[in-house]
Amino acid sequence: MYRDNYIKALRSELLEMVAGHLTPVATKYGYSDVPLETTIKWRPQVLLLGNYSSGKSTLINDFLGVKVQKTGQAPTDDSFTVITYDPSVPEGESIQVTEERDGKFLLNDPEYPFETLKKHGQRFASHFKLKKVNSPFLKNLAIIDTPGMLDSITERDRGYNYQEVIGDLAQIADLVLVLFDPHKAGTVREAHTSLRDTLPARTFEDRVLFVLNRIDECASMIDLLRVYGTLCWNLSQITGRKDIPMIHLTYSPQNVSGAEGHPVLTYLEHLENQREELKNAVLQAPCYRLDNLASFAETHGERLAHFLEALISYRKRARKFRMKSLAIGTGISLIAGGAVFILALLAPPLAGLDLMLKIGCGAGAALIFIGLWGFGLRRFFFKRFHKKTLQNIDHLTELKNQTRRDSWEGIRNMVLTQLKNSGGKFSLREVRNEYSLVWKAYEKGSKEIREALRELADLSPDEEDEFFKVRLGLTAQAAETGQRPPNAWD
Ligand SMILES: Nc1nc2c(ncn2[C@@H]2O[C@H](COP(=O)(O)OP(=O)(O)O)[C@@H](O)[C@H]2O)c(=O)[nH]1
Ligand SMILES: [Mg+2]
Repeated sequence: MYRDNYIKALRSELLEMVAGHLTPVATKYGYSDVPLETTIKWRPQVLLLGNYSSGKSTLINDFLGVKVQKTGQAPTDDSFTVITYDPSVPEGESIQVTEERDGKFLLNDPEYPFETLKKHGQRFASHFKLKKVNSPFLKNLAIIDTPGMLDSITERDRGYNYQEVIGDLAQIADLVLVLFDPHKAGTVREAHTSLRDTLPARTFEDRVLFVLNRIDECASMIDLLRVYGTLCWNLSQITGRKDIPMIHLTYSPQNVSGAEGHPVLTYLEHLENQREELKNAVLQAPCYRLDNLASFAETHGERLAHFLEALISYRKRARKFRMKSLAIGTGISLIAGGAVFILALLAPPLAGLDLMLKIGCGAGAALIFIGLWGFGLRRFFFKRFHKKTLQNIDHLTELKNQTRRDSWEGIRNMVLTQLKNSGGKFSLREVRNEYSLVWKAYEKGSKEIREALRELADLSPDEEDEFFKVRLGLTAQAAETGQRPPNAWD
């Protein structure tokens, strides 16, 4: 019973780490315009994708226990709808839509994580909306219904770039459900391109659930197997992998129709409708969120650390160059002073001068050279060093593997801009401090949170209560009276 709160507590800790340690560095150096936590601070989100009339809206209505979304055979709904919980309605009231807001509100209110979607323009904004519903299903997550993918519609018809919107939403979402129906088992081109291009390869394993929906409409078991086979083949084309991901086979019990002339139950009775299982998987979104957050902290922590490493490496090189330059400058000045002294010793008109004066001449010459070096030449040579370092910026880092190369690709320009703007003058101590802070956030994501997630996965049901009580720091008395930490999602 404390599981949700434990997950929320872990999440708050990680968010604090991102906000306190990563965001200041990210915004200071232009890594991000908005605080990094903007897109991750909101509640866990589940994105539904699929062909039109694959049953997305019906599935959502089934989950919520009330008809919130319009459904129908034709492409009924061309909007992206964020459906979230309304905590202000007392429990026990009938489930209903309690508030509706338009895209303009949703894109501008900093409470929501969609600010970055503003770039998709007015047409998108007019196809984006928010609904609040007091369904218990939404207590720990929000769900996003999308317009179906269509073959016949072009980007111009839609007025915004559908693929890009889907890509951005998939980045924000913690769990993506992709629905297919027997009529178009993965044969819609837009679905292919969207999925292949927008969901990064890694995501397929962790965060995407494939659903073959409306299976009650297959004419027979053989028909279903044929559809299943086609879908598997199409999926392997999309994912580029030979192994077949788990595909949930479901139908909406309210809609069971059966193809004409085929009594429904003849094959459905051999199949378990995996709708409940799917519902439970969707309810796990907060765990996916934690995993997603950990990856977020890891990726950005790693990149920012890489960025700061490059700055540190620059400063080390600059220091080495300065030492070398100082040594050369001093050497030349000494040689020059020595030469003047010898000249004074040997040159006939000066030979008669007092020895102290000769030494003075030598020392004066050395000082003049040092001055020249210090005020003119040293700067000239340092500028050359700076320019050359910027030209060979890749030398500032070691690119020993693909991850490092990818990360460098992401921050290379940022390093360049920072070095150009600062002219190489920045405090090494400050950068080192920032580096250690960033590293802490990285470790929190990669070690502590992952460790906690592993522990959670291995926990047996009878160990749960004790485990969470200890971890949440609840006293036995508080636990008995049912006190819990405040809800951290809202
Ligand atoms: N037979 C059957 N019909 C379904 C099922 N799910 C949805 N439908 C129907 O399919 C049509 C399209 O569903 P909808 O939820 O609007 O699809 P969306 O476009 O993906 O949101 C509607 O008429 C639904 O009643 C199902 O599992 N079985
Ligand atoms: Mg729909």
